[in-house]
Amino acid sequence: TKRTEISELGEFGLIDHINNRVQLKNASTLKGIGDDAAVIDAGDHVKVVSTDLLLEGVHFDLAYAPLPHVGFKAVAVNVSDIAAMNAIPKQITVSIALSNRFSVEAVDALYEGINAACEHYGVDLVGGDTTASRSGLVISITAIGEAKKEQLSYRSGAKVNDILCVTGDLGSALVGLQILEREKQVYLSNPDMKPELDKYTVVTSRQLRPDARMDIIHELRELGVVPTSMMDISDGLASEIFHICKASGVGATIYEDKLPIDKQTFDTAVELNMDPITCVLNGGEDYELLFTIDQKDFAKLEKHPDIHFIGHITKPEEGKYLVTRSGTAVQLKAQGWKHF
Ligand code: TPP
Repeated sequence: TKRTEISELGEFGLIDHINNRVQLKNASTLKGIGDDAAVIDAGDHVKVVSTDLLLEGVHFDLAYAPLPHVGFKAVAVNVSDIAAMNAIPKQITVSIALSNRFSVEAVDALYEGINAACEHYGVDLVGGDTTASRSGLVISITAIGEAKKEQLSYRSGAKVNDILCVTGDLGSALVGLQILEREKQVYLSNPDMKPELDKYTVVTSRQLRPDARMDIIHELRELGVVPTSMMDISDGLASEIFHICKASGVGATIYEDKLPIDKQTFDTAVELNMDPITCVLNGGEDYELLFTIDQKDFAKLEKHPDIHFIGHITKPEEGKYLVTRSGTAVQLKAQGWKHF
């Protein structure tokens, strides 16, 4: 019998493979697998539901990630998926698997972060499950949000001439991870030496304790702007642009000189011999929002200090391009985070 390696499909091929075998049966299921969250009819509004798994060793390393930060991040990445639908998060469930390395005090430290995030985002923890683990800490969170149906932003709504926008700045979480990994090596080989992390607080905190951009979602509502398409940036900007282009059946052009990067992130990337633009394009775990707006909405967002206009949507046959500082258009490559 044939054996196909999962790496032959990759993460997104695997999701498509699973989705091809799923049959939706209920009229209330408005959108199943394939966006940042599923959409469920709830009468006068819709519910959006998203789930994320975080594993010790894959998503966090307890050698340098404090448990309260791990708890906060686990909630934030789920809230980010709800934000990416242009919805407001309301409830979460939290399931954990613990090996006997963990004490009640460790669980308290984890939930200190989870509860802080619930306060910060205004969500209620309403359930979950606990089980034993043979392989460290596993956290699975499901988030439920609400929106009016006409407020939702799917990945599939981008139209030719729409403006591509990103929030905040990009690449910091990857650079932070590299610093934490470097200091871990130093620290583990010489435990007396305190890691010299003070000058890297921007990048390390962006890796350890990211904040989902609910502030932007609330501001877009106040300004009366509904993005034509949206997703959050978890795997890297370039990879997410490919998702929007595929779902919307469009192309895109972005401009290197418009890509937002923080000063400390830029300097630290250079110190680590990493190309800052590659960090911005392929870094991952930024948990900023990537969205498109109709040109008529540009004036409403033009002066926003934390929304950056990085390019525009083109016809599908025009492909995906990055215009470099020197003015040459190079094909954009999706080289984001690869689980498989
Ligand atoms: N190793 C450790 C110890 N910590 C990390 N944060 C990483 C590696 C980097 N990393 C882990 S998962 C990931 C990255 C960049 C991508 C995002 O994770 P995923 O589970 O795909 O998030 P989702 O798209 O489901 O929100």
